[in-house]
Amino acid sequence: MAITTMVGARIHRREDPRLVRGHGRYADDFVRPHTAYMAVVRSPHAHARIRSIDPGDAMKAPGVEAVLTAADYKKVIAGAMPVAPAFVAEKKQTPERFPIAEGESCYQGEPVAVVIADTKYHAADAAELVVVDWEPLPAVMDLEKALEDGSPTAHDGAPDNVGWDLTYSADADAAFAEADVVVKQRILQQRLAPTPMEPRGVLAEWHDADQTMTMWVSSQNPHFIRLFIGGALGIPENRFRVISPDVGGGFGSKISPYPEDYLVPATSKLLGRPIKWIETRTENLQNATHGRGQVFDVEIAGKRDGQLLGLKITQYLDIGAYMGTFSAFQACACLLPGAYVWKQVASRTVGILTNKVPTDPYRGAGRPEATHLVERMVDMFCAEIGMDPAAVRRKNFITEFPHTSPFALVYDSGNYDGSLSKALELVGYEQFRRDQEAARASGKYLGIGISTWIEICGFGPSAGTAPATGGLALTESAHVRVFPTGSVNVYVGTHSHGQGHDTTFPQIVADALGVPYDAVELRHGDTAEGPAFGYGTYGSRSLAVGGMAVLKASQKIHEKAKKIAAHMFEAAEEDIVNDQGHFYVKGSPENRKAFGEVAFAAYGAGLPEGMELGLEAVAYFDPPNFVWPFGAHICVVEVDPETGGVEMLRYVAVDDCGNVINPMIVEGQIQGGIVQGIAQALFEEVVYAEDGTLRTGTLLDYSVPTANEIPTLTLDRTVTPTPTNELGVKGIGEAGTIAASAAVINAICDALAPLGIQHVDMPASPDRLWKQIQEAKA
Ligand code: MCN
Repeated sequence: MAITTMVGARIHRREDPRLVRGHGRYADDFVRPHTAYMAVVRSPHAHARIRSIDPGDAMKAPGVEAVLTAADYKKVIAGAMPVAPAFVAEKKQTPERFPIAEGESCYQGEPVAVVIADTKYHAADAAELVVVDWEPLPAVMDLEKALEDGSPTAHDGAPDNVGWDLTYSADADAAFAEADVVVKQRILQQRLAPTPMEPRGVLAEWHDADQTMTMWVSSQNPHFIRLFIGGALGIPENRFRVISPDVGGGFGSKISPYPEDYLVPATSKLLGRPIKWIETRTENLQNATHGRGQVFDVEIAGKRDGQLLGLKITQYLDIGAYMGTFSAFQACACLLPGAYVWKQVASRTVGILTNKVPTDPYRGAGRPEATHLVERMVDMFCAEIGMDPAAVRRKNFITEFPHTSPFALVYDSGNYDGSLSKALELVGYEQFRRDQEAARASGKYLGIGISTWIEICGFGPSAGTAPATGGLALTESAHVRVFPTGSVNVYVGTHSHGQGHDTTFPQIVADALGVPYDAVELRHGDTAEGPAFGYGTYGSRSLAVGGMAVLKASQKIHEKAKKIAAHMFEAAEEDIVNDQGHFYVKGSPENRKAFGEVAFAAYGAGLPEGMELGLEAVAYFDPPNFVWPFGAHICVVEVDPETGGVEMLRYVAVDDCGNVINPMIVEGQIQGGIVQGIAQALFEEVVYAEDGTLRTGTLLDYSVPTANEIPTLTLDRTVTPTPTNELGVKGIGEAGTIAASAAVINAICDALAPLGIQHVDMPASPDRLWKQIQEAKA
């Protein structure tokens, strides 16, 4: 094995200079000759019958080439948009979705027609001239009302609004029977808009002569797009090239295929010219899938000495108008036990159809929700029995690994007490408690909140994922290609859109091949290059699964290169040393051959007898298990009882993702994740009016926090490698988001405890807190 130098190095992201100087190339930067532009005519109603669609004056407007509706697209798009069965195949009666509505529209913003024109401005203007004869229908907007007998249904004629109703485990009675204390709480998870910096966008070019499609799309997984859209349009993979160039963030919202991903290439096929559509910010807030949107009824049971016994959870999940491709992955049962030992955990999930845009995975997808409710309930239990939240956590932590959870999942490795201890020390917990007492005496509302989060990620073993995805066994692939003079390209099936893979994956290759880091380039996002299939980036899987494929392909090459070097030196293979781009025989470092010389030999004469020419390798990796990172986040706040304002005084996070390839990138991921968790805790919420009109359709109404609202974060880590993969790495891309909301809300509840306030829902905005404080005082 080469001498390790790059793995673990804190080096700057090599992609940043290009991106921050404006040299990124996003979907909208690609230009094809004779392109026409698409604008989408969308439903203004939450729920309505479409009596007729009349192009009206749109066809007479300047530059307009076509007005198209479902009838046109039915000629080129076959079948419905895909839905992964996930865990809810038992009851799936959600109506199938065609990319453009016909007869009935089921959420505000649903596409009902498109206008194609010579410029995007002409297309947008003409879209306003299309006349749709609507018959508004009752809208289903509230989860509880949706389940009432006689409720209107989100789809005309549907039997009810239940998309799924699944009980994972019904029984927690024995645990509850033993309990001294039971605490019940309803916990809300508001709808969130993922809000990537770059909205969605598609450019597609159909070549009729050779029957090929090229599509540029802002997506987290171009191979999925090729699979789904190619299938629907009847274009085989070898004639369908999908390019996800630079992508300005996705946070889960660019995993599933969208209506426009079908409509743009289908229009190109229909009209025989390239078509482009770029989403506006308002379209993004209205039509990109939302996250969360859930209500939980939870009960926790335990002993007065702090022992936790049981949890009962019912999750009501707002599916929106249609099942998103991966919406059922938000059913969060697998993480409900959190970091603790329980006697029993009972869990039921109900997916409910409403007349809102569908929900789908958003950073963490199911895991922030589970963490928030477990961590909240543990704190409520502590308040009830009058014990310290840190002490109760310590008393109940899982300490032996591998650990099999009540849902038969195997936690790989952990040291939960280790990360909590470090975080408590960093925040000065004991001292804080003393300060808090003094502050309370002087009428100040200081609070501290702990979140000891865990996560299941690294999706994922084919055995575990294939049944849930309908056959897409989430393995990963890599193709490493060494050119004759020794430079290296790595092609992967994952997609980096902010996670720094261009830096971290070459760090792995540099070590594995013993070549300089600068000799290695990462390529991703183009289905015409690299392995036949890749599964993309989400579920913090890229390193633990994709990085392993990269390592394995590199190892194949290294093995071969070493054999060639041994042959060139006429030495035994085991005596060959490989370091920083050179091979030499043990003990004779002065007589060395550059990696490039060996690579050159691989493509020419003089190879060992019987050895195949070339120096490239493909590898696939199917992990034996998921990986389970963990950590402890602690937040300190002061709440102003006069205004309900929350000032975040400190935020400490000690996380553990096993071995680390690049600490700087890991910290960046955690930092971004925490900010999204804080955003949910304090600021963001998608709000619909009762009639189904979106009220948060601009960034003035949907309040994404800026650096001004976020305190300095104190980050540290512990290192507990996973036995699941050779690198010993676990995922970190979602950790901050999973952990943060519970830490913040626990801190606020702790601050307001003297007023008798036990629980606060999100976002804990000043108006919500002020009202709660007023009620408590009254
Ligand atoms: N890493 C490391 N050592 C570890 C773990 C990770 O050096 N032990 C590095 C990896 O090599 C990679 C990065 O950290 O460069 C994140 O790796 P990983 O945890 O494998 O997560 P993914 O790359 O699969 O990213 C997915 C994750 C998800 S699910 C969402 S959502 C998300 C996120 O990443 N969306 C993001 N981070 C985002 N960051 C940005 N800027 N934009 C998004 O849309």
